Amino acid sequence: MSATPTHCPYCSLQCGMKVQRKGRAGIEVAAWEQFPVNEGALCRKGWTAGELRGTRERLTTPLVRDRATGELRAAGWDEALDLVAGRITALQAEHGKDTVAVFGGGGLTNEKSYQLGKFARVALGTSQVDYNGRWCMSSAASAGNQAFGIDRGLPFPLADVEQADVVVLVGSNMAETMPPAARHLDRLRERGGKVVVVDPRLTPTGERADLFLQPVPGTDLALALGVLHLLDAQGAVDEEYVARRTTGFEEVRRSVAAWWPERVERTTGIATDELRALVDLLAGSERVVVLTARGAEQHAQGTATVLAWINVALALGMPGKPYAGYGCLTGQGNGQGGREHGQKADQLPGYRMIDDPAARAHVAAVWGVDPDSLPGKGRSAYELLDSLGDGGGPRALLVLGSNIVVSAPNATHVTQRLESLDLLVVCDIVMSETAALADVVLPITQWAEESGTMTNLEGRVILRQRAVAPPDGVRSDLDVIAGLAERLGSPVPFSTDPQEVFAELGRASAGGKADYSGITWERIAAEQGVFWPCPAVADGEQPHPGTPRLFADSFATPDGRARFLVTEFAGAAEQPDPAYPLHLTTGRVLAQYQSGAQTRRIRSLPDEGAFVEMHPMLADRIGAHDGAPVVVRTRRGEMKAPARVVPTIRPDTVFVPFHWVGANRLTNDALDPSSRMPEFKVCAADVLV
Ligand SMILES: Nc1nc2c(c(=O)[nH]1)N[C@H]1C(S)=C(S)[C@@H](COP(=O)(O)OP(=O)(O)OC[C@H]3O[C@@H](n4cnc5c(=O)[nH]c(N)nc54)[C@H](O)[C@@H]3O)O[C@H]1N2
Ligand SMILES: Nc1nc2c(c(=O)[nH]1)N[C@H]1C(S)=C(S)[C@@H](COP(=O)(O)OP(=O)(O)OC[C@H]3O[C@@H](n4cnc5c(=O)[nH]c(N)nc54)[C@H](O)[C@@H]3O)O[C@H]1N2
Ligand code: SF4
Ligand SMILES: [Mo]
Repeated sequence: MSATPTHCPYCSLQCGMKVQRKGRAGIEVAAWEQFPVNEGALCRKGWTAGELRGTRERLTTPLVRDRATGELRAAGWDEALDLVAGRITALQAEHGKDTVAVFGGGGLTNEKSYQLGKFARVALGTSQVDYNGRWCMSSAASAGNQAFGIDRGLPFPLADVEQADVVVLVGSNMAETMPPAARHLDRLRERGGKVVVVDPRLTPTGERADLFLQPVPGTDLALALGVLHLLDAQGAVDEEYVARRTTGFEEVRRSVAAWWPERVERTTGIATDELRALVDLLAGSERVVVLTARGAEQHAQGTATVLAWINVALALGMPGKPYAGYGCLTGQGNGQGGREHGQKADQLPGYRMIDDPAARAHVAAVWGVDPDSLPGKGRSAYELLDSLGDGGGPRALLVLGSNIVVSAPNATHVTQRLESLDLLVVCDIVMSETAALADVVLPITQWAEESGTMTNLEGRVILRQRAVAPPDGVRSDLDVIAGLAERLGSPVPFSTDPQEVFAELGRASAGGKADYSGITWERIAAEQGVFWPCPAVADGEQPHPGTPRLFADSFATPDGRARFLVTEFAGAAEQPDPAYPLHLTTGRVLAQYQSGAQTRRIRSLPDEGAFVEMHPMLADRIGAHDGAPVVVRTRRGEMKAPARVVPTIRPDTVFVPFHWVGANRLTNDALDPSSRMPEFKVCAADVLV
């Protein structure tokens, strides 16, 4: 039996892998050396991804909550779908269309994301749809749209990084969050290039750095302002590029004038000589790449922070230059595609805006409905969850591809909102913490059992190929959407064939920013991925080659110029005080993925449980010991976990991974004004023994 080339189910690197059946129910993962992004390498999550197949915890039958006992019991598919459709119809008749909400995920394929957005607007007629990508890279997306007129995480292939002179990683722990990508840093250094890492913790990524800066969490914006101030003072601004390719620099130049190094040091904790070392490195380099990830972005000022780093890249004349520029390291498997096809509250497919009449007309024509029938903009992810049930908003929620109970900020509050719903329906492959609260749970096919496309962090559209048959009783999200649409009396049918959905998605995206209309599955397979935008061409013309690199000649703004935008530093929404004297930050460990719903069930991955990382000085002061339990408290809740005492974290900061229930009982739900991204990366906390 031959192995099928496909991609890892987890992160946005979407490593290529070969998959085949092993024994009766197992899946074997092998290297796919020819796929350029990872060249056969996988992290341990990738190598063990097949194990979720065999696990007894895999859902294989629909479950409905029995009103008499309050327990979930097995049900047939027709019974479960009839029940969901019937309750939705009754709730909408009583409370209006917007009483039903949909919550999607950045791990869903492009076809699922597209169908979900269409299902919400056409079959449910609700404006209330958003997804977990809002918690992931939405601040970078917002900044990219404002500065460049387009949001594609990386505007160049990841391997370009190797050819740069300096790479600055702001809030990325690439060596643990996308390990095969860290080879690019190693190769860059072998060529004599330099790596700069900015992180309150010295991570395995920081250990690869030539220059490591350790700021107070939530101060990256001030650092960027200080960098630009010094670049300007040293005459290192590329005036010719700024004049030719950008607008708005003079205002920005004035706005950073007061960010002298001593002020930056007081705000960020980064010593003036370290700041100067960074500026010297940047000023003396031909090709600089600035990359941000969640450490810089998951803040109430996340968008402003990214804009400020884009300003640095623009002032140096980098975006659009070969092997240089700014990029965001998108996180989830389809974090890029998931934000293009319309599962976001304000969007329609092709990265079009739902309040744009021309966009509505185009998409409605593809869908075969009246543009006026399409609802308007809905609530953003956290605002939606906060409004559920007792919050006065929707009374029913359908969840596809997110484990909200573990991953939402201020999770105790959000869980109460979920519990106050009249109807919670969760589609998942396992009994996640969120599925356990549901009235109806629907068992879904997983990666190796289905086909579809994903778009990786480079904007490369790739093919997820079915390698094995799903277990009996399990259906694809596309089947669930189509089954519900039909029962709800949708004016148009929903296809369950992913290739057919992809073709429709291409038509819907045609002419939009994220244009997929020239991409076919055959091309993806033959070319090892196709980069969007890739518009269709007239019969007989050469096919569009796709766009690995953006911005060479112009930016996607109306005047073709990138925009410098003024940003003011305000600091974290919650500052330490005598009751909560420490900074709490959260993030990831190598062996677990996200809410852990999948990876905590894989036996060969270590499931060590949450821990509280702290500096020995802090441990001494409060009497904590490595491995012994401590309690972390914030204004929203508390959790208990063993201390992990390490010298690599700032003494004023503690870190808790969010893969286990607990971290998000602590986190702050302050939102960025433009992206609506919650401040996962910093709040005020206390630690007690
Ligand atoms: N192993 C693993 N890999 C993953 C995932 C996973 O769950 N597990 N998830 C995937 C997804 S969806 C995502 S979004 C990516 C995330 O990828 P990353 O952004 O690399 O991961 P995080 O651990 O969330 O945060 C990165 C770093 O930010 C630092 N940090 C915290 N606060 C601040 C701050 O204020 N400023 C700065 N500069 N740094 C700060 C943290 O110490 C951490 O080391 O990973 C993807 N890959
Ligand atoms: N404190 C703190 N919280 C965070 C973060 C942080 O850094 N700190 N990071 C945030 C970020 S960046 C992210 S991306 C979110 C992620 O957090 P979540 O949204 O919870 O992401 P996952 O754990 O990947 O949840 C995906 C769920 O969908 C299921 N699933 C997988 N594939 C499919 C499919 O094809 N269909 C269906 N229906 N289900 C599927 C999985 O089994 C799992 O239960 O967490 C956010 N929360
Ligand atoms: S780096 Fe990401 S895509 Fe690659 S094997 Fe690991 S989890 Fe999978
Ligand atoms: Mo993410």
